[in-house]
Amino acid sequence: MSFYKNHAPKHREHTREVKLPELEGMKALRDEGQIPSRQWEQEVRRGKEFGLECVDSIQDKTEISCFQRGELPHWSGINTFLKTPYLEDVRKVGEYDVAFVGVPFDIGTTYRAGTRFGPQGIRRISSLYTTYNFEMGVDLRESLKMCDVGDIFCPANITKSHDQITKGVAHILSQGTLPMIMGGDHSIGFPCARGVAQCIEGKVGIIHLDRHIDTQEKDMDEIMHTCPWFHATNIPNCPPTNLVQVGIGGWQVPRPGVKKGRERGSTVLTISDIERIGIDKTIEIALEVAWKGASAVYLSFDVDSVDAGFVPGTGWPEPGGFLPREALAILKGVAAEGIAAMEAVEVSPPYDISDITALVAVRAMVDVLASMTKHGRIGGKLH
Ligand SMILES: [Mn+2]
Repeated sequence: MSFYKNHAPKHREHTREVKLPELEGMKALRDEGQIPSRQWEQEVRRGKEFGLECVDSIQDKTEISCFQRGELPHWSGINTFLKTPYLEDVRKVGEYDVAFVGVPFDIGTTYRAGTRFGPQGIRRISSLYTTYNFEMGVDLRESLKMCDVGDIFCPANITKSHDQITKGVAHILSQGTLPMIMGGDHSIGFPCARGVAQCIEGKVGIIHLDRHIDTQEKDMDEIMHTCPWFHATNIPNCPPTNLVQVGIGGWQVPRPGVKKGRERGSTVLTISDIERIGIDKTIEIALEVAWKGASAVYLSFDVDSVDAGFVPGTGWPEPGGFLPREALAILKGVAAEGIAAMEAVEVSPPYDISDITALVAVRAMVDVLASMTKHGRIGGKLH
């Protein structure tokens, strides 16, 4: 008791002025009150209709059906991305604002494989999430009409699979729907960008977060995951001067790719650059380069851009990358201006631990969607 009397009251007098309402957390508490719950209520109603009423011994029957149908419980149910409806008839994709699409492909890997299971891993851990983001004050379910179109059929041949991927991505985007692509190794960056470029009149810029430069022409005579941006920037409306590569560095940047970057005039920022200039300036540079004279931007997020300690389940782990929150801040910043499509690549579940790498990919995707929603870049198809 004497310790308390002697120290505590004198130690800290509660007289300093603090402005609590200005805190992001306090603003988020207020803003949540403005978000509707209409879609959630509809989902619960549909769940009870299709999944039958729950039994009498359950007292609070508001959200529980007999057969699980909606978001709850998070551990249960069929794993589409965020448990959005599976769209079997992909001809109807234009009815949606967003289509999640898997690209189970790993024969472009040059060390560890396993990214053919990336879409499965990403979908599985996406069930952990609600559709609401606290800080941004966005509930995706209430703002966007979303579906999961399943996977693109990727046979064990790089060229044929790349052709399939281009057709699939172009189909989604040509219907006015945002493709959110779950890789897959990074070789898919080329066919994905090609699909986007086919749908855009004018130039397409590319914002690429990675530890690796991925700009060499061939690797062991094939277009591997070290090569996507050489080939993407050969597309006439996808010039290398609109390619900005963020987070590149370390011991896994093949010199043939560096040579191409130098010759072609693409822009590279290292982690040290970003530490020195800060996140906001990084976002500004990325937007400036990618959007220069362009009509659209393609966003490529390689999970290995994040420090290897956070992403063990990836093909070429490299220490010294982003903290997850730095990568997310950059992704949200560039998404605020709008994107034509996004890929999250290089998740390799066989090497993952506790789904942590797949979770980073999920988070990147939903943060991008929330940022686009918040800034009025997407939405309008819910009714
Ligand atoms: Mn990489």
